[in-house]
Amino acid sequence: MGRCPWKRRAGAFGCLLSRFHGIRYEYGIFFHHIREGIQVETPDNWLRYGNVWEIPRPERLYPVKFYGRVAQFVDEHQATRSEWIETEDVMAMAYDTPVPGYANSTANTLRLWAAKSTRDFDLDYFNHGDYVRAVEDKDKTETISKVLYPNDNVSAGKELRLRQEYFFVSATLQDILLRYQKAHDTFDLFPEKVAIQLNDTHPSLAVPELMRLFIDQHGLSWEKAWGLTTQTFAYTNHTVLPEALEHWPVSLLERVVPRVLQIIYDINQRFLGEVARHFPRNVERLGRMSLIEEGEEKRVRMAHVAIVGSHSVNGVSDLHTKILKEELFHDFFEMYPERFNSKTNGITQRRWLLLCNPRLSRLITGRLGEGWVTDLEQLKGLVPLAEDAAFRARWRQVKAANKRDLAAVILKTTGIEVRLDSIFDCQVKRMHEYKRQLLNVLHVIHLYNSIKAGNSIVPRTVVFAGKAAPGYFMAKLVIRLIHGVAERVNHDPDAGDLLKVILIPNYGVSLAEKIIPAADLSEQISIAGSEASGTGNMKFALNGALIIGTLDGANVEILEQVGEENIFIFGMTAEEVREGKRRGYQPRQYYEGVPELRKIIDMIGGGYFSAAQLGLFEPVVDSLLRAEDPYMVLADFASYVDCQKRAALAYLDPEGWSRKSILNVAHMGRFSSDRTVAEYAREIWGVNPAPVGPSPAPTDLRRV
Ligand code: O9T
Repeated sequence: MGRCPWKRRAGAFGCLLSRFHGIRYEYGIFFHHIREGIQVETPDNWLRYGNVWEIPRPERLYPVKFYGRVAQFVDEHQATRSEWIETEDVMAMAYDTPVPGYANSTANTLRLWAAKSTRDFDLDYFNHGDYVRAVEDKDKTETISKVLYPNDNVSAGKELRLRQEYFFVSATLQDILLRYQKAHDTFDLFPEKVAIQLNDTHPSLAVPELMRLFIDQHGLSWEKAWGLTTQTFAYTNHTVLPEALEHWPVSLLERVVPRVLQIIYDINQRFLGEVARHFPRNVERLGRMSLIEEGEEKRVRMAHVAIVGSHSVNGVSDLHTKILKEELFHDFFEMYPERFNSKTNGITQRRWLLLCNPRLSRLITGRLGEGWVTDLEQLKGLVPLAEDAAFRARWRQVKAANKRDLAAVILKTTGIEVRLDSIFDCQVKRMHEYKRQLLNVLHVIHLYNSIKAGNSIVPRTVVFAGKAAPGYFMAKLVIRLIHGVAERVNHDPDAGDLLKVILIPNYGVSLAEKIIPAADLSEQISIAGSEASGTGNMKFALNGALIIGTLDGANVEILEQVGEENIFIFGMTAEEVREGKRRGYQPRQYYEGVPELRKIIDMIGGGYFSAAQLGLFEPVVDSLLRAEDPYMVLADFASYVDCQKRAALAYLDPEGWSRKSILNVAHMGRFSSDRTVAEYAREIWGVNPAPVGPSPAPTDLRRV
């Protein structure tokens, strides 16, 4: 979609104030340690020593209602109105963190909400009530912002999680409305002045909540409120994995946020009327598109709420958007084709090259100047340098120095020494079955068996890092398997220094900043059709690693940019995956038909990598051999091994490899988040760039 005719574009000197909202969790994502191959989680109490960057805003304080019931009354105009009463309120207090732009004299705001008990403000309670009970209650309400749910790509479905989502959404909307009202007497200009981008469905209760605030608090009609709401919201989908789709039970919403549920029902009634007019006599379609999923337990489909309440729905890569249109949201695409659009994710070159890879940054800036820092397309200037032998030698020196640094980190965290001339083959990302760390492990065992059979291999250091959600059994078992394989391989004199398997603990952004600049090969091997975009793929390529990957997510667009001779692509396409599942996947065919594969699986199942507990990895083998394996690991094995061989051969030619590496970096311009944000701004929010001044020089600062 190129235009939003309903939005008046800001003038040449218009200004986009962007604000990110979230929850000020006391405990963010857990720390992760490996004890004898087992992941152990500990809490990250990040505020323990204070936080100098945040500014508390005790005056930005809003009540958020929970529980209670809805009463109806007739107002002075004889209209029936609703009132949500007998609620247990929680206060949301703002903490602001300024987010400075890069040398552009602009700072945006990250506003995070902390839950505070209303008891602090209710002296009566302390004077007349039970003091200890009062303090207990205070604790209970303040648990809302205590801890981040550690799952990734899965819906926890817990009452506390629902309370977090509603708390966040209600506080944010009250804040936005108050700010708007300071400058305007009516809400007529609301969608022109405010654009709200729903980052996944986690904040999708914002749709009924904004309706509630407009109607119950500000007295707007349904029709007026609905027009403003749908012109304000836009929704970004981030995954098609069924595990991740949010479906809140109606009974839970009824108890926790009864007025919000009523509004969802009202939206649904009108929406289904519209569907029936659009597609007459199609009861099945009504059932499929309804915001309410019928069944033993009725549930609200939060993605449907987000789509119906928004004027824009986007995926985060072109392939992902195609899957939204053709599969997951096909019914909605038929009804609202103009809403669907693609916004390929990007990454910031300020962190993922300039900051994390100073050596490569200096080399590039030395040849191209520093324009790439704010205009990544300028990296195209590296294309001719790929043919310059002296430049390629400098390029290799930078990678070698970065590999030395990472080798020191590996030695310190794991005690293992690695060969600097080996392929640094890295898979660093959350542990997930769909990301198929298991496929990588099968290949490692294949290389090991090859060595044991007397063959030589191109020396390799296979690096794994990533957290498993604490309750995700299979992901944690894969960590144990990687550790088990590492123990065998790393201590086998036959393998010597040809093959090392490294599992680095406590993966997070800080560790990624050390691994990515040192990588030769980047593993992006999710089953096609499962990874919405991926951004690790972009980070590695921007630092000169070559990708070995499937035609999934943004890998497809990276291939388009860098050309097929500069990336290692293997495996089924998303269409082939769909067709393969339709026909019926038969993993045993591969097990029985490929002796090499059978041997690997039998080693895993038979305890070769778990001497102390022979049956430990039986569930891994079961997951690979069951016909329902949604990740079809065995189907891609042969193609993957073949592709790895091509990669290893290519690595034996340093000049050719350097040329590919340089050309990868040269063609990463499209994957700057600057391009992504500009597309959201122009195509969804209807705003144009405004000129910004340079940052004030230090002398200017002294004057203010
Ligand atoms: C968890 C998770 C889980 C999780 C993610 C998941 C696909 C599985 C299962 C658990 C506990 C997933 O499964 O029992 O925390 O965080 C996500 C996506 C499969 C495709």
